[in-house]
Amino acid sequence: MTAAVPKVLALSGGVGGAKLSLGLQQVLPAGALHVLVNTADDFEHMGLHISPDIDTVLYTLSGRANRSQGWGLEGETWNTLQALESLGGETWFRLGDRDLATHLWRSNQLAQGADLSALTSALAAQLGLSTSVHPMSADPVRTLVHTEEGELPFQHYFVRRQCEPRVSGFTFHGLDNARPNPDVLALLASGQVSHIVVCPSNPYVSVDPILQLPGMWQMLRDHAAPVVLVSPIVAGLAIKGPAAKMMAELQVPVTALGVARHYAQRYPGLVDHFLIDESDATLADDINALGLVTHCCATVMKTLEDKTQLAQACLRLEAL
Ligand code: FO1
Repeated sequence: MTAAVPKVLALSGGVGGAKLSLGLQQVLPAGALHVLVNTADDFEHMGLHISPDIDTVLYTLSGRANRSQGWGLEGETWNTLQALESLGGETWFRLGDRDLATHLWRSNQLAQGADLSALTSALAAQLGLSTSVHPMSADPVRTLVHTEEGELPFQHYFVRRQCEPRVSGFTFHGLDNARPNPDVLALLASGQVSHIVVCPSNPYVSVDPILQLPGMWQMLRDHAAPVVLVSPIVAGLAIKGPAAKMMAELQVPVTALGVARHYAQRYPGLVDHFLIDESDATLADDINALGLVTHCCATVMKTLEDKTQLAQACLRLEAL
């Protein structure tokens, strides 16, 4: 009998998480990677169900993502959006012609009672992926961003208002009653998971919704596999997205130490290893004092080699 191949569970939001997931997929045997994806950015738009982070992960892992923006498809056309504009329809959320097919198909299937998890697996299979991509829950969870302009649904804050309003907090509507994805619970119970990687996604709006699903972070904390967190903040800047701006507005130091404090305070004992960028090496002692074991390496992922090297750095770490 051959031994079961160890599995790796990666927690991911959109663009940053998808990049490290691609590195992990590249270095792991086929079928070993499972990505648990935030769905609190999902929303209903023009009668369609949109799951932006799931699609970003699927498109990235299959090599189809638009390389400059990170979301959507490479070589996309925009005929439908242009026609919609001439009708006076809503065009602030840019849906490309081919991407639209994903939303039409998924929305139609969901309306017929299909499950988001099964639909995501079907899309992954259609894209030829051996990696398993799991929505964090089939139950609807929606991020509301508390801003100086009032509460804004996530995509209205992020895309329509370009993250401009000052942020004071977040609510994850529906989270208390959302059930974590049962396939991921079964994976965790299988004894096959060797590493749990928290990708360099936004701690507040991408990772928190996953970890705050009922029972989720405690289950990850109590698992035998090491939990490895990669900092989304490098030299005081977010590589992509509004994480740094949010931290400043929440009066949290915009550093890897600020990130470490967030996880240590909100999820005590969860993170074993924290990978920070070489440029942040002077923060290591203060982070270690929080109980996270800090490692310095190159965390900025521009090339495929950067992604695979960071993936390998995560997988070299062992349970404490
Ligand atoms: N992000 C934008 O900044 N502008 C857009 O018009 C936009 C459209 C879009 C369409 C489909 C999709 O799957 C993602 C899209 N995104 C867009 C990205 C997305 O809103 C964010 O990257 C995530 O929600 C944050 O992780």
